[in-house]
Amino acid sequence: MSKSQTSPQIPPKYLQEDEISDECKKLLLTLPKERGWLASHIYNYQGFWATSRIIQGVIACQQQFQAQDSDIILVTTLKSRTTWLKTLLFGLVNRVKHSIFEQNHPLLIKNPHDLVPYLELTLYVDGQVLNFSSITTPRLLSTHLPFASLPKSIKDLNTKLVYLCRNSRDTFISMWHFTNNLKLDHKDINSIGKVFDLFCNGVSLYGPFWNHVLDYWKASIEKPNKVIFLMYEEIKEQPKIQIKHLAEFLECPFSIKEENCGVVDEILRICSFENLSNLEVNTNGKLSSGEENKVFFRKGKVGDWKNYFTIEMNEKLNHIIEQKFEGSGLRF
Ligand code: PAP
Repeated sequence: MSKSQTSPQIPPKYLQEDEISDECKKLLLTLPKERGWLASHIYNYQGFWATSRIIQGVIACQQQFQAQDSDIILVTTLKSRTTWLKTLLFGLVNRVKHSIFEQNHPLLIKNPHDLVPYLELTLYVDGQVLNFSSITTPRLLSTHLPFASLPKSIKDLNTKLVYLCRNSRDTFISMWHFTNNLKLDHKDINSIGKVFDLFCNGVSLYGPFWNHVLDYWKASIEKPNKVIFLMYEEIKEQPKIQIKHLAEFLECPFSIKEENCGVVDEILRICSFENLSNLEVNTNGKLSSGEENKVFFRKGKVGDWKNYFTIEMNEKLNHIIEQKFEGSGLRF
């Protein structure tokens, strides 16, 4: 994100370290912490890493969020192309209410993160939980929470979970750019080497990355009607097949008539990086949390890691991936 020339920017709430409750402050004192990435520290809570403000949001969400059977929750590790799958899901699930050929389709005038809010970030950190009660069903929500830390009702009910992950190298590069851009004063920009070591040690927002992926992979095998596990690169290779598969999982398959009318193609076109990143709302708009929408649209390419990784970094990550995913049946 380029620093605004005109108005000073306020960091998103999940980075602000004030307004932490006394109870949460006490908890933070007991948690392992690390410097780097964002904020002054990130903390390890329930086995994953997050900022103090996110942890406060997670606790509220775990205590208060009541899932519904019809809810659809998109789960991602940070920077797995969440923005993109939010739009695909929105277009897919709401296609009866909003024809994808509608001139003023919500996807063309609103940012994907306003259409599909983050549970622990938008609803419980930004405090938009009150507006949320008016969302019609099926409710489309998203989260970065690891499987073990999901609110209990999500696990207990028939709520569907759509999990998306992406090549760890591209995820890491995207995360590195994103977190540096969030350092609004552009001081203390993280060097790639420093955060790469943290990432390899499992210290990244909502990480360890491998645990996050593996836990949802296992859940998708144990409960295939509840959890679908998607990889960005596979969808990119066969978008039509994969989106139809997703529609079947969500029990809203495309009819032959819809296919013949080009509904699938149009959803894919509207949700493409080229289309979304050029929309007025995404170039000049802001989220209700204050973040500029354009920070969610960087390159949108597969394999950008090759522009940054040294041979040593690649070998190190290969070795870790082999170790972590060995025997899982997951090809990464
Ligand atoms: P989040 O997890 O913080 O919500 P997320 O959407 O995963 O965000 O991260 C943004 C990434 O998705 C960026 O990837 P890049 O850094 O490798 O470029 C962004 O460019 C990409 N992205 C956003 N929208 C799309 C889209 N419609 N198609 C493909 N990629 C997209």
